[in-house]
Amino acid sequence: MKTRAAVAWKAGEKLSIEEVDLAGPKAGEVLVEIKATGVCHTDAYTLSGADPEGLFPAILGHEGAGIVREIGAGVTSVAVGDHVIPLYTPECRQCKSCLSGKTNLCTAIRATQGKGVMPDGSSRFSIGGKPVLHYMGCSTFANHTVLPEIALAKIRPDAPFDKVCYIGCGVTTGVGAVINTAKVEPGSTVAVFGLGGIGLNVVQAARMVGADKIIGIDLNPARETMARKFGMTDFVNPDVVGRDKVVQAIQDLTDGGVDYSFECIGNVQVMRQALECGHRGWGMSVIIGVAASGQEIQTRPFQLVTGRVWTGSAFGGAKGRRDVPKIVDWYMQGKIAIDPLITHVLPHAQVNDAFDLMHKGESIRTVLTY
Ligand code: NAD
Ligand code: AHE
Ligand code: ZN
Repeated sequence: MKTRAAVAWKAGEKLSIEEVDLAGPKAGEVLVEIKATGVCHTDAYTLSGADPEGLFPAILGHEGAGIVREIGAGVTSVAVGDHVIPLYTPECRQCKSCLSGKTNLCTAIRATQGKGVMPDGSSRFSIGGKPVLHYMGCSTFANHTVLPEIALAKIRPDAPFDKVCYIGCGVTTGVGAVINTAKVEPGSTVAVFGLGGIGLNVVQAARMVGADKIIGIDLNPARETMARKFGMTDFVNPDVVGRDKVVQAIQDLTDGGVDYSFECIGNVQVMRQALECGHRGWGMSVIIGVAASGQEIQTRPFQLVTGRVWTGSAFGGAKGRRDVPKIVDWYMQGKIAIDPLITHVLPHAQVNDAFDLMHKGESIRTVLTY
């Protein structure tokens, strides 16, 4: 079939809307009509050329929601007409990682996913007979896409696509990092570095689990108002307190350091601050931000000897087929908020404007609709 997609031809260039050929689903695969997609900072990161797995030409986008239109042979877990959210972290329930009970990082299709192809080693997308690559196994910047069945969460049919698409990455990543990865307890003190599409979800989850003090850190002063609405109790702007005084400012607010911190930027200098603002003896710092190829984190080992813990979280530690439908329910029940974070809704054809809004710090999330 033919579909329309925003194609990333080269790193650093604007996307261009093209008519693309899409081959039907093979065994175990599903063709999905994407109805809406968020634009995450990770799409911008890959487009910038900093991602070692960034391959071109490709169809980016990994935060979508849509409807199953066709299923390949042997598909049993979804049917035509089901509403679904694509999962860049699939859940095969059979690999060593899925069976371990210790991680959400399913390995069933990770190798081919990183090469921009389906599990059989080929792409379903092409233009003029030349393959165009998939991205993070999702390619939600295409109106129609093909995914393995293990990479789809079936969701309730009354959930609005233009809101719950955000659960395909940002919401689950932020909320899951608090609940699944850090397991923040009621009464905790929390620092959230970066109050964007991910960080604000960390803030709302920290409030949801009953954290007492939630300190937000961002260079963009415009982030303060929204973050306070989501539960932030204190705001630190590194340009106001001094970029080298952020750790001290957080220690002063918390009698020596926070119980939990989350880095939601992808900046290795900030990752160090996030670790070092943790309380001596137990402060846990969770890295969520994705840093470019070649970047490395540093700290004095003494920070770890004295009990601080450095860890990380991908897709909020969520097992997508199990947890994503639950998070959709939480949204529908009003337990978590999504609507205020979607600051812009644009037609798919304006995808480049979504990146501009992100880079200018004007949007929290832009959702593209088809
Ligand atoms: P975003 O652009 O919406 O938000 C980033 C925020 O950080 C902005 O508010 C910005 O003002 C702030 N910021 C930038 N530099 C700063 C600094 N030096 N100090 C303080 N604040 C600073 O991005 P996002 O969509 O929220 O994504 C955040 C990061 O999380 C990105 O690196 C993205 O790739 C990553 N990410 C990781 C996962 C995962 O599973 N681990 C999932 C989604 C996104
Ligand atoms: N190709 C990138 C990997 C970036 C990365 O860490 N991605 C996160 C999801 S970001 C979503 O917005 C992730 O899930 N990582 C686990 C995995 O298996 O990729 C790079 O920098 O190499
Ligand atoms: Zn993302």
